Amino acid sequence: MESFEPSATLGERLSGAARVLVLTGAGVSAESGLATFRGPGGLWEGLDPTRLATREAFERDPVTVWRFYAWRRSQAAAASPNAAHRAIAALERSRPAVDVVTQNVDGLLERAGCRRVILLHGTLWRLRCTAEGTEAEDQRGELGPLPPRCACGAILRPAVVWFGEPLPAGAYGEAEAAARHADLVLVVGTSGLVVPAALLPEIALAGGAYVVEVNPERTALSPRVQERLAGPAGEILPLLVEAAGFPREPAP
Ligand code: BV8
Repeated sequence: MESFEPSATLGERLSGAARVLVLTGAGVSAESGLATFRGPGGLWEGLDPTRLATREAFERDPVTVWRFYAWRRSQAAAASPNAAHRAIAALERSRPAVDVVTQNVDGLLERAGCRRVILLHGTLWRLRCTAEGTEAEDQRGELGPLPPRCACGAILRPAVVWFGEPLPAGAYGEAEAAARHADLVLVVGTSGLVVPAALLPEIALAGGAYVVEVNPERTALSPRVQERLAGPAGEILPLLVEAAGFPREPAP
């Protein structure tokens, strides 16, 4: 079933489900003005991800990779959470057993008020020492000369997961368990092309979950879901959360 409006029963499903999984991708931040990866104007348009988002690229040319991530940090810092992020935070606060999982690294779900976000691909806002492996939060607006360096003198890298790198075991394990046990899954703003994140909806389907895709475009997942809400998440998610009887915005 495909429509802009949630089906008549979806609100009840959302309020009554024992466990809800919300899986987000770059599309949930599109209405905050952040570029997605694929599609018109996407980050990878004209750029080769293997030249910017791999460990090999970083080791070969840390300054160029850092220019890309310093720009991503500045974009994310200048952006504000949109109505989709806030609706997800409102949902998480309004009822128990909501797992929020994201492929994004921008921090906007946390800034919208989500209390617990499972970060599959890390975050722009932590840096990791390439010698010691230690990580620390770093919210600085300006990083100074690139590449930034650890007190030990080694180069710091963004604590994000690059192509060819394994996802954080804890995060993926939690996300996989959430998918296995979910009764209702909202898949919001992802093309579903990057694995293993893209496997999560299939795991949920195998567990009998009711899976809803929120995306203006059809994706590889579209034929597999029970319901497709075809439109921008910033318009659809507040309607959906309201249909479940919850406030559209997280309590201040
Ligand atoms: C791993 C973090 C193993 C940094 C990212 C060949 C075939 C299949 C798989 C592979 C292959 N070769 C290699 C692989 C594996 C590879 C992979 O999946 N490649 C893909 C490209 C084929 N995966 C990996 O390498 C992963 N690691 O497998 O490790 C391993 C195990 C043990 C030991 C060693 C190794 C690591 C993957 C993580 C890579 N890091 N980013 C950064 O952000 O810079 S990936 C990047 O893509 C982002 O994280 C992003 O979130 C993610 C997925 O993209 P989407 O979020 O879906 O974004 P996209 O633009 O594609 O789509 C946006 C959607 O939003 C669109 O559908 C659009 O219609 C929609 N939209 C737009 N506006 C709105 C909207 N929706 C709603 N509302 C709107 N307003």
